[in-house]
Amino acid sequence: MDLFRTRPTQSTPSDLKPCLTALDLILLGIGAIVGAGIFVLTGVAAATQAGPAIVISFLFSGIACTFAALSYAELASSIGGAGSAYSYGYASLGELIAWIIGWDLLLEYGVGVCAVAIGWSGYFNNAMAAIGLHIPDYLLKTPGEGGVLNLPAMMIIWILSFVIALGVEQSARFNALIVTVKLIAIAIFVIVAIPNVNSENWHPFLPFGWTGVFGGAALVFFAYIGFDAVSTAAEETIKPQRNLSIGIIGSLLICSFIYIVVSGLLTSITSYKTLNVKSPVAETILHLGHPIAAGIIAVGAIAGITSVMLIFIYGLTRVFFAISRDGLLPAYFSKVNAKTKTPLRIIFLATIIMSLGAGLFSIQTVAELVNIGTLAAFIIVCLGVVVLRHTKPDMPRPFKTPFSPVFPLLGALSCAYLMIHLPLLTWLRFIIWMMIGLVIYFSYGYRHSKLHKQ
Ligand code: ALA
Repeated sequence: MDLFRTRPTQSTPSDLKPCLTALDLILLGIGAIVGAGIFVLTGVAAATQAGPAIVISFLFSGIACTFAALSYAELASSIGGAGSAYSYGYASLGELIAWIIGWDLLLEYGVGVCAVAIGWSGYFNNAMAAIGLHIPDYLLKTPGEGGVLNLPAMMIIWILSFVIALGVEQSARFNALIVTVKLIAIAIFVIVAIPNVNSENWHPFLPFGWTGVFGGAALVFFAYIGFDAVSTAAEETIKPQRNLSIGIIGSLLICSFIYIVVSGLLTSITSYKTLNVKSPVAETILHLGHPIAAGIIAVGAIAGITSVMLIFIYGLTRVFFAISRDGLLPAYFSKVNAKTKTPLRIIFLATIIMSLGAGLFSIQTVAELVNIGTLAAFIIVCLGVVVLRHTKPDMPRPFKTPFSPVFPLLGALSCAYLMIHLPLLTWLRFIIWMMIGLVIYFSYGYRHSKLHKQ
């Protein structure tokens, strides 16, 4: 059995037109990154895990992501392809590992949509309440929280999947507009928050100790996910070798800065204990007596979270495509509808599963599952850089991760460290998902792989 057969590193020729600049990619990155993580999870993580030291959690997660982003940039600029980490894995670490990453990415994007939809629902409910429309509690809360299901979270997934199914792609210009709205919302938060800073709120700074800080880091890692989505635009980028790395690293650095400022301010204008609510950023500003600012922030959050969701649903279909194009998943699902030119079967199946997840689970539960999957993919990407430098030293590398192998190894280690801090139950769910993946690979993918047939 040859489980480590690799594909040539040359990416398949593409009909896509290169039109994206470095700035477009930075905006695309911010569009995919800033969402439920900062607008919702920061509150949960500060209240239940890290306290005001959530700032350090963001810093640590940001550093781990920067190392991983450098590795992503190297592989994206030298291998490319729309399948992102899955394609890099295929070229560097062999088919089995590629399958594991691909299966893992389906988890990242699929469950990521659930998490982001739950965050969207909190802000949507707030906006409805502000105009006097009250959604009954049992239609907002999951069974675990004493309700029936989170209906708005399920609805938004169906609506956006419908949009994607119609073939409406997000254009770079539309994305730039949404990013502007999000950034304005954040700027307003900062302006209103600064005069209300009260240093008392930072005492105690470490209410849950360092374990809490790293537990918090493992949770808010979610806020950084999305920079990897920039790499899927490899085939549509002008001078991809230069611009991809600028896009990936630039968007990550800007978001890290924003997160540290916002989380620092949020925990210094109110006690961290009050932050375990569904729309913490807007609610805190509302309690400070600024209803208009709170309203604008809620609109910005809703717009921002929506764009993240669109990119994730889109990413899911792309990765699925890349995998089934290689024969590792049945072509039945990825059949493109003649009219809409989109893979309706996969979108329909994914929508049913994702909407159930969003309706029945809490944001923390699903976000932790996304994080463990993504961290695993990042580790493999970092190791992929080290392996490829060894096995294909002469491959053209327009962007090289500095200080390799130290930086990629630091990336793998810091991601592994974050994984350790995720709850046991999350590990169990992740292991079950991966086991199902292995069963599918050995009973189907291995034999149907196009590479195998060649
Ligand atoms: N980083 C994305 C968000 O925070 C997933 O919504």
